[in-house]
Amino acid sequence: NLDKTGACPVMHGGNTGTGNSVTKWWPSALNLGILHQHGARTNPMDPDYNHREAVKALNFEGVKADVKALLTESQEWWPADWGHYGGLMIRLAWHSAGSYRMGDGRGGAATGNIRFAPLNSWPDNASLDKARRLLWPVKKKYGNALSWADLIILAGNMAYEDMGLKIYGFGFGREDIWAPEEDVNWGVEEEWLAPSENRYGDLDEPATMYNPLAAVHMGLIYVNPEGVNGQPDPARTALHVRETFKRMAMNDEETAALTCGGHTVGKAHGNADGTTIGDAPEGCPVHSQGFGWDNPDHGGQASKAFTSGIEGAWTQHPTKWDMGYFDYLFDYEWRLTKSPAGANQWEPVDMPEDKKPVDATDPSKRGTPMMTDADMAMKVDPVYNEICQKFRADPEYFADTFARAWFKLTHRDMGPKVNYLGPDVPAEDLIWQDPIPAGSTSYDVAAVKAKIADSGLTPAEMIATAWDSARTYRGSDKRGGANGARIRLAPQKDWAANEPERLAKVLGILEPIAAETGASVADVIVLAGNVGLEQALKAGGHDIEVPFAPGRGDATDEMTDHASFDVLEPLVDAMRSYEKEKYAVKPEELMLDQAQLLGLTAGELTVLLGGMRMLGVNHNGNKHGVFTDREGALTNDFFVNLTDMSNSWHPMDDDTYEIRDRKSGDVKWTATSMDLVFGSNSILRAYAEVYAQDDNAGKFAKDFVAAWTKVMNADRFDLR
Ligand code: HEB
Repeated sequence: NLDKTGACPVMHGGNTGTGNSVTKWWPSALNLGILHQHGARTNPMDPDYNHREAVKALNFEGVKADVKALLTESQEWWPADWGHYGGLMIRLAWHSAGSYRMGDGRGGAATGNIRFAPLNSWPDNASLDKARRLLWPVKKKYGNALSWADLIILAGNMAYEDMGLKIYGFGFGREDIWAPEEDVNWGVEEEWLAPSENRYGDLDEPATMYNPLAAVHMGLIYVNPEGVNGQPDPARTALHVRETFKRMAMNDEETAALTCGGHTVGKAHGNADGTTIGDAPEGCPVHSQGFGWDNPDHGGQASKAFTSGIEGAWTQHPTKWDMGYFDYLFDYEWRLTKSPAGANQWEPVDMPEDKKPVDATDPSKRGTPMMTDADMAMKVDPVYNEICQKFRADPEYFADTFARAWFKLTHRDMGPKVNYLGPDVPAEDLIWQDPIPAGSTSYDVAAVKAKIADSGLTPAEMIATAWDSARTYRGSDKRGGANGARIRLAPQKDWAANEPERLAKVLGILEPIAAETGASVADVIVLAGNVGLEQALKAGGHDIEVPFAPGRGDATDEMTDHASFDVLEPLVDAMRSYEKEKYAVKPEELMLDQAQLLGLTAGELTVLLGGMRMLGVNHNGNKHGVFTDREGALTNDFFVNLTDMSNSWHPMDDDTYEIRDRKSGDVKWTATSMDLVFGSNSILRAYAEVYAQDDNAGKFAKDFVAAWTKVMNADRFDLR
């Protein structure tokens, strides 16, 4: 599904085809398995286990002290460089967080996914298995309440604190998964570190990297440290650093702070023969017990470790937070050389012996420091250079900028601040958290509903607006959703998917109701959807009250980083039969991607789509999939007619289909593949049959309301 020759080179996030997964026989079948991950079947906790509650009871200070202590307790089986594991732990935290990409919000540190393949065995994650084994005694001691996901990031924080940086803050609350994610599309290459050309329209235009990928190679977190495709050229590397960090939501200043601050501590490991290194954890023999990258020459010496193949420290005092990185980078000329393992790296010209760092094992020896091509980019690229000069002149500014960028890097995928727990959560609201003020819960819901019902809005207008406001939610990084009512703000108010004119009209009627009643606009939008839905239910013969939880708040323009919302724009919204344009990926795959990000099961996707087709809420009034003659009533007609053999189905030229009466040939309805896939895909068809059955009309209505409510409340972390 990553097709260079197709239409727009957007493939969105998910492994929406089976080409990358279990069955290879019908590679164009939908991989519905991505909707059914991480449930009770994988999770070993008791069914009533509530991770949030467990975390609240954690001995936070005890954990922090124990992590700090282990940093300097060097173990014979993997001795610490200079007696301090700080560099290693920071790299573990960074590689855990650094797989995040803004395009689809997937990847990142929030789930502990680095314990599993492929991440645990990516070439770029070499030796990080050692870091997790070092942390295991703390995990073992504190148990369920301390997730691996939290522990990994905490270890990075404690390392920085121990080495002298003032940390900006820390939020506990990440919950582990128990099986690797199947939905994250890391690329389609079948070879580690395959040439970068595979994932760009034009490698010289870094912005042409296929979305949502954010690394230059399969198996790497960001850029190749030796240069583009391993060819040193810091100016060229800089362009790729800029693009990859942008895709994880970092600007130039944050990128420079992170790179320079990251390499202020620790070292690179390449003082060995790389060809003798054993398999990564996932591929190594049973007796290795998941301990990968065996190095026959290691012999229990830190200075003989092999990880990237690059060798050396970046500073004279690699276990201290200081300004040494800039001193080396700018006080010396650097020339290209090779590490003992043969990797391309840069070495200083004429550095006096007493300016060099001591050996990681033997303090009586000194080693030559190095810069990677990406470090040289900080000097050679004029924008990064200027930022670095500013940092150098103002160490406090550097430390603060780094600490904030590090906090963002490691918390970006946790969603709103209500999800952070523990004593070190910063009070300050940060724009990338998409802050939302708390809304009122004390207004008269019934009175607001009555006003909405009298407002003259049609059920379709109300349902479409509520849906549009909620559908931006994505569970990957917990952004978007109805809370905040950001649908009234740029850029969302102008998205074609939201039908800006209709939206403006509806908001023009709902906003005054909010103002009169003390309810937030966000609540009134959802309530209006519920009012419309209750009317459609009644028309369909169902008397059901749609559940509602007040308390959403309204965000303002000042609280909104507008550009960062562009990635939430729907390219396809199956529920409203909307496609922004034609993509290289089939619309039903993008539908599946949307459903996965919304957290829907295949059954929920089915009932929602079939129900929505009945409600007159298709985009711009298109009629695809409206298999009924009583539009506006919530009925199961979509499923009844989809499964009825008295119809026949015919492809048209424009990617749509006609549904004809099999006998007369009369055209009854039209459809897109987002409708007909519920009859053609055997799994979706099984769910469609459930809702077509004569005994399930009541279940259909009940399940529709439950799925609707789930989406409306998807971002209500305050309720959990
Ligand atoms: Fe880094 C290390 C590259 C960014 C932090 N790094 C490292 C190495 C390399 C790199 C090659 C070596 C490894 C071994 O061991 O061998 N990086 C890189 C690149 C980039 C980066 C290319 C992009 C630009 N880092 C970064 C960041 C951070 C970091 C952002 C954070 C913040 N690193 C780090 C550390 C280390 C490293 C801490 C050390 C480790 C140890 O010591 O062990």
